[in-house]
Parts: sequence; structure tokens; C-alpha cells
Amino acid sequence: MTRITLVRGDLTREHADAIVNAANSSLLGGGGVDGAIHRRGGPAILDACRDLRASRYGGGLPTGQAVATTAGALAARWVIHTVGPVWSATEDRSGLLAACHRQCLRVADELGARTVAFPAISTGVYRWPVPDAARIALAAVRDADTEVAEVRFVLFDDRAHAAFAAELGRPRRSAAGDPGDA
Ligand code: AR6
Repeated sequence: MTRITLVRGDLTREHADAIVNAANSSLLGGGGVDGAIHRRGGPAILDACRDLRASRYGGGLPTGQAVATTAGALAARWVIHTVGPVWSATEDRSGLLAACHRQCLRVADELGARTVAFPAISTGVYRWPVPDAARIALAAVRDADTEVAEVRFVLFDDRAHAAFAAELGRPRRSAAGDPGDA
């Protein structure tokens, strides 16, 4: 069974087997946590991303998918890059946000990663409201069939940490597609 833990802090300082990057489909860096990962992890990560663009992902990494590279100088073996959906008030993209979490755990299983640290995907530049993102992320991880022993959400500020903590403490809602909910 996967243990879910929450910490408030900087994802790029975490020790874990794999660290998840909230990337964009170019895989070539950006702002937010993506920029921080490339800055602290060094050029080896960008080199590996360029190789992916030149091979499997010539058209970019589609939203909701995930792919791993070296973690460079970070205290991890791998960075798992995923592309979250941009928030939309008119279109329900929550399936894509859940898919990001599932796909990261699938890639982690392929790698043999047992501890995986996630940021709050899509809640920065992509503007997803944090409480809703917390609900979707935690449900996706709880429902995943994975060998990962610990999923750690590393929240950058008190507001995001409080939102994830509230959601983690809440009894499961009977959301559509959540088999086994009470
Ligand atoms: N550690 C932990 N969380 C962080 C850190 C950090 N060092 N830095 C920011 N956050 P964002 P997105 C939080 O914008 O919304 C990039 O330009 C931040 O407070 O990094 O998925 C990419 O290249 C927020 O709660 O990712 C894409 O173009 C969360 O991480 C785009 O942004 C996610 O914010 C992706 O947007």
C-alpha cells in the first residue's frame, strides 16, 4: 500500500528516488517548479530532454503523459516529467490531471522507484485551483495500482499545504469513477 505524505518546502531539495516535474510539452524548461528543477539539477536534465525531443517526443510530450530522465545534480535518481492541463472554467480537464499522477506512478514502477515526490501539478502557471487539484491528485494516487511505497507531495506554500492536508483528512467522497468509496 502506498503511503501518502505531505511536506511544505522546495521540491528541488527533496531526497527521493524520483522527483516529478510539472513541465510543459516542449520539455525544454520553463518557469515555476520546472525552472527550479533545471536550475538546481543542472544541464544534464536539459540534455536528456533534448534527446527525448529528438527521438520519441518530436512533437512534444502530450498533456497527461509522463517520461523520465536523469535527475542530474538533484538528490534523486530520476526526474519524471509530466504535463498538467491548463485550468479551464468551461471544460472539465480533471481526467488529464488525474492521468498525470497515474502516468508518473506507472513510469516510477517501470524504473523501480519506491519514493516519489510530486509538486502540486497545474496549480501555478496553469492556474488550477489548489483545493480542487488536491482532491484530484490525492484520489488518483489513492486509486493507483502501484508498487511505489511513498508518494510525497511537496507544497511550496502554507496555503497549498493546508489544502492538501484538508483533503487528505477528508473521508472519501463518492465521486464518479471511484470504486469502493464509502
Ligand atoms: N518546490 C515545490 N513547489 C513549487 C516550487 C518548488 N521549488 N516552485 C513552484 N512550486 P508551476 P504548472 C509550486 O507553475 O502550474 C512552467 O513554466 C507552485 O507554487 O511550477 O503545472 C512549466 O514549464 C505551484 O503550486 O506548474 C509549464 O509551462 C506548483 O508548484 C508551466 O509552468 C505548480 O506550479 C506548468 O504550470
